[in-house]
Amino acid sequence: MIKSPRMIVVSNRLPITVDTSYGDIELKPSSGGLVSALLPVCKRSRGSWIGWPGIEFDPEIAEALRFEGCPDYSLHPVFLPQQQVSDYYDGFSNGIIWPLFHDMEASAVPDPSWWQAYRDVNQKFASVVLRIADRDDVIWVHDYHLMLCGAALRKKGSTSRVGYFHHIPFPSADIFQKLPWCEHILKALLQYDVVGFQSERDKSNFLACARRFIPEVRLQRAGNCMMVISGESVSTVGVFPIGIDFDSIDELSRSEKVQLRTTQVTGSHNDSKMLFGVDRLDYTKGILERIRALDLLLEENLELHEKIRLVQVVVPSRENVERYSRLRSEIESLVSRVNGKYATATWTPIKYLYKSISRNELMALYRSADVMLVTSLRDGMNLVAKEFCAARVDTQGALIVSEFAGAAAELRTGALVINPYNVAGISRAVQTALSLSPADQQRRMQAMRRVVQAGNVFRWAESFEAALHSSMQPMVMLRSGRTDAVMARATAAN
Ligand code: GDG
Repeated sequence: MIKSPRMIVVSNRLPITVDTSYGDIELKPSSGGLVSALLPVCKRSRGSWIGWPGIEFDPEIAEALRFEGCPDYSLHPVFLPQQQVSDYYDGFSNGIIWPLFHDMEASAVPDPSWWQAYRDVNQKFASVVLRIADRDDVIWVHDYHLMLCGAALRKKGSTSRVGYFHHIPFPSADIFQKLPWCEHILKALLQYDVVGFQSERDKSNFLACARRFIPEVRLQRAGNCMMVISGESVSTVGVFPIGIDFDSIDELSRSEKVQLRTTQVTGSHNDSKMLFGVDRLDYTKGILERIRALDLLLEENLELHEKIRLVQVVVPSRENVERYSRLRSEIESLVSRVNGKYATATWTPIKYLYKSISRNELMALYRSADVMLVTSLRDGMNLVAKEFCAARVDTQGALIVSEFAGAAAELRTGALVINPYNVAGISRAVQTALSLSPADQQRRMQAMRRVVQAGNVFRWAESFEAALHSSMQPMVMLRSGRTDAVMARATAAN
């Protein structure tokens, strides 16, 4: 039997959270789709996970991490000093790349020292990979914090298969060009054997950038993917929409605890319909637009007063960044204005929670919602939309999803797709959603559940891994100078 190669996952954060708030070191598994998808893959191959533990170097924590995953997998922390975190993470990754790649203005002029820190941290990650990886290992790097990691590995002589998955949108060439280091980043991305995107739009933006900024680049179709050949490198570029762990959400949603809590939540409705939103605090999620739409809906439809309410959960995120604290104030003053304008002694239109809620509570809210609102101005995928469908084991409830979220491409058979910049359009979609008959809701929800179940997170990981495996041959041939053979293969695949 052929032994499957060891998987090395590389992501900005390790799949655990270090908690020292009670004096002792407590290592808690991180939640979230990425961890639940990749941990089984990593464990199955007795692999390793490399990432920043979220703290500065501490020998005791380093020691605790050394044994954490044994014997299934190992954790390898990349400790970063505070200044580097501030420049690489807050500055370059979240202050420049995050807004630009979501088609928004960066909050600051790119600072060359942030770029330098970004390069240095990518090198640091690559050094840890090199220290632990064998030639036959498969290396899978994640997200926009680590776009240069593959190139750093190649520069240090690595010939392992290295893939990269981009979780957030990839911008159009005109926006990408605003980055002073756009060409450098693009060439670095093309050092990966496989580059994966969430949607066709992201892939085609990336290919358009490659054509514009690297004139000598050649593109060859290879099945559903595209081979991008530039100089000595060949990269397979494809779309791999991320999924969720459908079965575990379905199961949790049916659990007694969640059922009980759902009954409590729906019982507190007083016959009003519940609209629901849950987002990390972020200006890309369209939270203000959603509340403005509710304002308009209530202004124009007096008969809906006391008949609908919005439960909006905002999960604290990047609170030390000025743009985020400003957004929080804007949301809170808008919520209070809308509530002040319409509330009565027996009804408040918006129930606003600024906190993280438990997984069970989240499931109960998904199950209680009549209308789920996903109004992102731009979003790589948006897992909330998919989780809502998986949680709706009763096949009821309506989903409103932004056309600028990757999820819209997959869920448009059942969802009401809106333009989040069109507040009147969101308001109309809510009316349509509220008017759907139980049979319509069921038809739409069943269609979406089928899609979400079929494209679950394990399929996602498998399909990316498969692309990485089949990409090996060309890289090996290329590195031995047989570029013609690669071209012949690509042509044959057409
Ligand atoms: C990036 C891309 C892409 C949220 N609040 C609570 C909570 N959550 C969980 C949700 C969901 C996750 O957080 C949010 O995922 P999203 O996909 O919506 O958003 P990002 O964090 O921006 O993720 C995005 C994703 O990467 C994956 O590729 O889809 O486009 O931006 O899982 O359930 N979980 C709990 N309590 C909360 O209060 N327990």
